[in-house]
Amino acid sequence: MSQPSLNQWQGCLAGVLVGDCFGFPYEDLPRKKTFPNTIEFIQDDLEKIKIGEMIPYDRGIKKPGNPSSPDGKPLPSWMSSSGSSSGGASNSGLRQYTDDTSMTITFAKFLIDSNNSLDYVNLARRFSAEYELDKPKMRGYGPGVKRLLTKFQEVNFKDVFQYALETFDGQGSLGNGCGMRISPVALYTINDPTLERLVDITIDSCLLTHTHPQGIFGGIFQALAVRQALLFGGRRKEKPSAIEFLNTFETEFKSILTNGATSRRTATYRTGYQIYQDKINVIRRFLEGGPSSWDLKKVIDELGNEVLSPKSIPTALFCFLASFQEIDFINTDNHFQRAITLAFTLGGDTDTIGGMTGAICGAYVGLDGFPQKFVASCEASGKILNVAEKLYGKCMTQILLN
Ligand code: F2R
Ligand code: MG
Ligand code: MG
Ligand code: MG
Repeated sequence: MSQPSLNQWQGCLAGVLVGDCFGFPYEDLPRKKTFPNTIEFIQDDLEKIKIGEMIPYDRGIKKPGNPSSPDGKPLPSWMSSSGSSSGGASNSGLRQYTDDTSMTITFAKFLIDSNNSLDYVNLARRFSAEYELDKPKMRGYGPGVKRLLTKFQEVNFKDVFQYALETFDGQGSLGNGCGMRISPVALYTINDPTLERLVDITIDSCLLTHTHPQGIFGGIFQALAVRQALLFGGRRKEKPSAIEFLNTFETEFKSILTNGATSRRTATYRTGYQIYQDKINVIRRFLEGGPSSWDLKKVIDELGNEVLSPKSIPTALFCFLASFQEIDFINTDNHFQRAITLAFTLGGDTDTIGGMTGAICGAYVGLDGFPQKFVASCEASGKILNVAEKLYGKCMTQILLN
């Protein structure tokens, strides 16, 4: 297996950024329907992006009033409803990122700046400080996480792990907030074949905000998917089929319950496992049946497009794997573009499913593998590529030291 490259590191984090920035304006498309107009609009929107283009605000879907498309064609009805003005473009005209990218960058910087022993109180401080900076930008943080990040400040970061346990009537959050920000862990722990570091860091960082076993296993699922994309993608000559990718992923995902290096940590949360195994079975059925065995409604019904981890994180893996081959209603021969377009077309939590799909697919194809104009059209594109390079440098130094 060839060593993953800087291009893949940058593809992964830029994948989060692009999926998030481009996905956000399509959030909450009508659910459980097929969307021929929507697909057409999204594809048109993506095709028209040019490097450094100023994107007029009314291309965002949340502008009140009676917007029209860039061509003057009437917009689908879901685009003309009034609502929050937080979507669409930033003041600079670049596509604005949301909590998904913000927390991913913060997490990556924390890993870059840390020694081997990670200080999670420091991570809580960083998430909280970034949330304060993000407030005027309306980045759309989950309501439970907003309360926690405020609480951390009120108690001056004392006992930071206590508060997430009390959320959602003591069940803890199973929102996809852990999965959406976790990809830097897969990059950071790539040199550890035992998966112990990946599992430990995923669980410990997740527990600051998400203590529900399904929230935690969602984070592990996404981290493992990104890890496998790094190892199977890039310059590797023999690429697996989508089914081979899924089978290896399933074996690894199962192994964390029994593997000596990880079972000690995962045992406490093992009730969160089965729902993901069920979703892997659905993904396999769709992939084995080929594109004629699934449609958007079936994917939404059986895999989900919601803010909850089990109803969005496996969906992202599906979008990546289904895009190994052509999809008749998506007009592109680019794997990355096809995968994120599929994620957006499902509607619902599009920034997050788009960002998680982008992380996996970006890690697989590398930055060179997706349309550069997408990255250049996003707020913080330079910043995220820089962060990816630093994280890569840190991992390569670890190899040299060991
Ligand atoms: N919050 C959003 N999108 C909503 C729209 C935002 C709006 N347009 C705006 O402008 O403000 N997006 C972001 O939130 C998701 C990640 O959320 P996270 O970090 O997991 O937060 P939280 O609050 O812990 O969970 C999210 C929701 O999930 C439901 N939920 C969680 N645990 C639950 C439980 N045990 N029982 C029942 N429901 C549970 C709740 O509805 C939570 O509010 C990403 O999509 C990100 O983009
Ligand atoms: Mg978001
Ligand atoms: Mg530990
Ligand atoms: Mg979201």
